[in-house]
Amino acid sequence: MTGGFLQDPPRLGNTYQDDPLLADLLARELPATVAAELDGELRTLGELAGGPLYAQSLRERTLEPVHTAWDAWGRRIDHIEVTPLWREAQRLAAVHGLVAAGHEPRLGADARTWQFAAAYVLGPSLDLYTCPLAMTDGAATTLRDHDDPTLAAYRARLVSRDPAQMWTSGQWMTERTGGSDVGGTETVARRADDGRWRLSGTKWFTSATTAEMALALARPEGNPAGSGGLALFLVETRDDEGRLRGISINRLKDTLGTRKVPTAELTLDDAPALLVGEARGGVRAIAPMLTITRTWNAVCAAGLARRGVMLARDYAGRRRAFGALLADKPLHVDTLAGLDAEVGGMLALTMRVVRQLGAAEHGDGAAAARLRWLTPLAKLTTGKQAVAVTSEAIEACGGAGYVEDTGLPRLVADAQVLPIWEGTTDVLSLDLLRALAAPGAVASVRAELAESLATVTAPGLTAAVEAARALGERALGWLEATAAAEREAGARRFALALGRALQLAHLAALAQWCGDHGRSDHAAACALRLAGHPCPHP
Ligand code: MFK
Repeated sequence: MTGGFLQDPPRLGNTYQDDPLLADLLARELPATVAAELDGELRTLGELAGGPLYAQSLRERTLEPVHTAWDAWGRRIDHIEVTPLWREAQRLAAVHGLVAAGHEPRLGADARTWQFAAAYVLGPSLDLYTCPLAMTDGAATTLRDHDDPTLAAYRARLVSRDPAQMWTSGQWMTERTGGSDVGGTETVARRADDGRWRLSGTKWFTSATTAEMALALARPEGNPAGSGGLALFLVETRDDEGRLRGISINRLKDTLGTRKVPTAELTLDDAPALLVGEARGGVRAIAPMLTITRTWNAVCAAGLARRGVMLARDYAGRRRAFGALLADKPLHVDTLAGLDAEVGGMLALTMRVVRQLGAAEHGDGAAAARLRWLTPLAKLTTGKQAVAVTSEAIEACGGAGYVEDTGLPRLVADAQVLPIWEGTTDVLSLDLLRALAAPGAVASVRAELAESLATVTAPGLTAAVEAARALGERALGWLEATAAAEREAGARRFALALGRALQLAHLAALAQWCGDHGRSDHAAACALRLAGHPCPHP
């Protein structure tokens, strides 16, 4: 018989209702009728996320996708069986429009806010099903720009709300020769006499390989080396009888985290494909997909970090040590406040990107120009923060946080992919520099900071305003004082400092609005906390 002392596991409530910062942001950004309608939807999703889905994900902790290459009779089948929660996630994603909502005209420029608020609330309980959703959304956005009825029919599948109709899409870029450096792609596209294209080569990382289609880069025969010689293709993965079309799955990757995502190495052997756009300029053609998947990455980073803080905070209300609850220990409370502030900054910056995306897609040219540098900035900043915050969150649960069957270590293992997927921190820091080299781009960064800070007048927020201004000016001052050819080594430090400055500025503006409108003081607490710790590495 053991002693009577048992540890109480951390629990989740309604993950939307327990997140006042999101509600404050949405109340500020959306028309009242849209905010009220979305509030109802998010309550439903928050209940699902904190209740049955979280319980299912803990129950299924050890289940993983299984690849069966051959059937008992020697036929190559390459079947991938995903986990039950992934199957449920597919249904929920369709029904709740996690892709579709962002593309529906009904909400105009608010559509993306609706979609990504839903993804932020539900995503952390979907066992990384957000990965295929991100790529699906990216593909739907890329195909939208092409006036072609065949491509439009594929796109209709991607944005369907009917689980029986909705398809997901992969994004096949990465090869052994070219990970970040996509120009090294070796996959060849050959055009047969009948005009049809076929792809041959090896794709070294394909995430969510159960997708019904993929957008892939390949080099049409005779095209020059380098990224300019690549073209974009649509591959429908299986035929009417479910057989892969010129594709074989070599193996699933044995990854650190994202264990529920069937990430595979593929061989393409004359796989039939449709050309998307022209037979060159594939990187430029796939850029809309990168913008969308990088936005999803930031949303999921904020969601996963919030999940970690929610669990750590709940645990602090249950765990007694040294004669008191952790929640009554000033040092622990201070640690949690620091994590809360990081997530606040992540959410404020990410939702800014989401708002600009919605505006850009509805004709706002200035928003489109800002998005070009805001997207890599938000992606790289939040990716780093997600790892740091989830690491601290599991530490806040002590040894339990390090024990696999509490489900807590998965947070940090999954978060670790976020600075890597869709462009590493260094690659995106360089992308940011390229984006800021465009005429007017640095001025638009200054305007972004100044416009947010100009709204902040409350004396209690002065420290946040001053910290944002000083950090922003220091970063931009470095950029302007450094010759373009000399900037590379400082690119990451510049990017993280600028990301922090913008997080502070957007939090301060939100805090001001909340103060003026009788909302929570959550944004103010986050802004002041970050102002006291302006170091971009949390
Ligand atoms: C939780 C959910 C998260 C999402 C999950 C998704 C899972 C999927 C996992 C993956 O597939 S991860 C693999 C993702 N791979 C990458 O993100 C590649 C990272 N590397 C880069 O981003 C490089 O910067 C890049 C490949 C784009 C560099 O290629 P290039 O050809 O050397 O770039 P270049 O010459 O700068 O750009 C070519 C054209 O594309 C230019 O246009 P022009 O031809 O008109 O001059 C660029 O302006 C344009 N371009 C490049 N990046 C762009 C862009 N346009 C808009 N936005 C961008 N970000």
